[in-house]
Order: sequence, then structure tokens, then C-alpha cells
Amino acid sequence: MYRILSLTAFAGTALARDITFPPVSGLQHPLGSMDVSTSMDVSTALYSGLVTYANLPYVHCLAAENTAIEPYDIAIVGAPFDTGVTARPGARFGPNGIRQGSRRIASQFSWSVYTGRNYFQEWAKVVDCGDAPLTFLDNTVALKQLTKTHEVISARKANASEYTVPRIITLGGDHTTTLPALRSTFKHWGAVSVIHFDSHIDTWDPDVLGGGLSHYAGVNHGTFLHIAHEEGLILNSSFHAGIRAPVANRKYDLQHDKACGFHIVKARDLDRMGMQGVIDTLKKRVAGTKVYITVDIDVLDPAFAPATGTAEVGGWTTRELLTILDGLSGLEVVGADVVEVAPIYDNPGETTTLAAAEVVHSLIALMVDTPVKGKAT
Ligand SMILES: [Mn+2]
Repeated sequence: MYRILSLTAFAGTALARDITFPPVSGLQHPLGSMDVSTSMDVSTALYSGLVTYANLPYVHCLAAENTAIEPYDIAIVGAPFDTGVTARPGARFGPNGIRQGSRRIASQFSWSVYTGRNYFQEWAKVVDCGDAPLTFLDNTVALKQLTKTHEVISARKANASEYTVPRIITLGGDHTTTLPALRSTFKHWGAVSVIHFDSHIDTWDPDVLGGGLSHYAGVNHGTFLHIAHEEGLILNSSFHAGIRAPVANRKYDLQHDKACGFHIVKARDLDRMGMQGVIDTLKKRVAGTKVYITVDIDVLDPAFAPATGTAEVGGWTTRELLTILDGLSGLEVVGADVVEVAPIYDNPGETTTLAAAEVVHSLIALMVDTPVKGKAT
């Protein structure tokens, strides 16, 4: 008896129910509700239009000097370059891979549950400038093109009136692409402390990594910090974090690394120091200096970032890296990058590009958190 009653009740409910068809795909704002019978706003929607980092506006930052463009404070620029690698190539497709991994990030939906802040909606205007035009046939020319790109983008008038030099976050590209960025930050801010997240030291003497074949061969993704030191672009208060890859000889590489101005937090030091310990060590070392943060995505364990050229096991997790990066707030970060993302080796879940996109988000947060004035000229 009970069963018959309940069936009858169910049938009654079903008959009375209105059937509402889902809205036609593309007409509804994916993050909110909209009455499509009265309005049809197609002006903003995620996953539509051309892909920019975090759905930010695209600005033609490289337009001719006398062309008026929208002012900005923080510029994202891609550096599609991977002919300075010693292992797997593919990072030339990193910029668009990172953009693809960032599609779910958007200024209207970015309130941090950790800080309560939305860094896209504070004082800084953040834009995506697209990619630098780099030749893939001549590394020397390509690196000059990238230097010029940084100079043009950072020479624009900023949107904010007090902080007049726009800062740049580069989407690599192999790690060689950090060298032109450092050459450009030097012009605005002088020598910087580099906080270098990587599994490799990247200060190799070009005669060691490059084999002394030619001057050209010595400029690569494992020697750029040696060259930056040689050119006087970096201070001896620099730091590597997450190091675990072997070096080429018993003593010379690490002694040389020190001579280039670096101290090291090794990957397993995190087990002993804890994340706050690592944060405190890094902050103490670079205190009072301008800082450039470069994140080689291979600082992460290949479980978290398989899509990279020279993967090394035994690395940090994505959460650990993000906690350490966010812990650096308060530093005067004048430039930053995420490099060595080679999307071809990623998995269908886009593990690496999702991680890289969130690292960029943390770098933006650091820049917004601490505005930096250009050096007096
Ligand atoms: Mn590297």
C-alpha cells in the first residue's frame, strides 16, 4: 500500500513540473545567471575569444613608438624560444601553453581564499602583450630581439602615476630568455638579486656547458646566470631554490656558482627547514635589494610538471612552490618569469601548464603587493 501511494505522489510531482531547457551554449555568462529572454550580454565570457593569460586584455605593447596604446603597469609577454636547450626542446610553445593553462583564471573570479584579495582588481593594470617576435634561426639575433622587446614594453608610460616603469612577467621559452630580461631590468633598476627556482644551478661556465665549441654555443639555458654575473647584472645576494640536479665535476661548478653570487637551498632542504624556513632564508638574503624572480618549472617534481625539457625527480610540489612564492610578499620584485614549459610533454590533464599559470598568478600578486619606483634618472 505504501509503495502504491508513493508512486502516485511521484507521478503527480512529475506532471506538475515545468521543463526548462538549458540556455543555448555561449549565450549564458558561465560565471553568473542571465535572463536570456530580456538581455543577451555576449561582451564577457571565459573560454571565448582569443586566448590571453588569465583572460586579460591584449595590448599591442610592441606598436610603433608614436602609436598611442592603452597604458599598463604589469605586462605579460611570451618568449617563444627553445634553441638554447641541452635536452628536450619544445619550450617555444610554452607561452601559449601557459595561457591555455590559465583560461579558468579571470579578474572577476579571483578573490584569494588565503589573503582575501583580488590582485587583478587593485591599483595595477595587468595586460597580455602577446609574444615577442623571435627568429628561430639565429640565437644571437633572437636574444637581441627579446632584449629590444623588453626595452620597448618597459619604456611605455605606466598607467599608475607614481610607479612609472611597467614591470614585465615573461612566459618562456627556455631559460636563456631570462638573460635579455635581466639586461632590461638593469637599465631601469640597476643590478638585482635573482631568486632562481630551478632544479639546476644554471651558472655553468660556458666552457663547461657548451664544451668550448664556440662563443655562440656557450650562450644557453644552463649558462645564462654566469653571463648575467659576468655582465654585472646581478648582485651577490642571489639565491637558487630547489636545486637537486648533479653538477659536471667534483668542485669547480659549485665553487664557480658561489663566485657568481649565489647561495643554495637544495630541494631536500625543504624537509629540514620547512616552508617558512625557506621563505625566511630567501627574504633575509635579498633584503634591501631589488629582486628578479625566475621560476624554471623543473623546480617542481615531474609528477607536478612533466612538461619540461630537463626534468629531475625528487622536486617540490606545486603547493610547496606556491606557498614559498606567496611568502615572498613584501620584496621589491622588478621582473619575473616562468620558463622551460614545453607543453608537448604534458598530460591530458594539463598538469604543467595549470601549475605554470598559477605560478604567474603568484608573481602578479607579488608585484601588485609591492609597487616599485624606477630609479631616479
Ligand atoms: Mn633552468
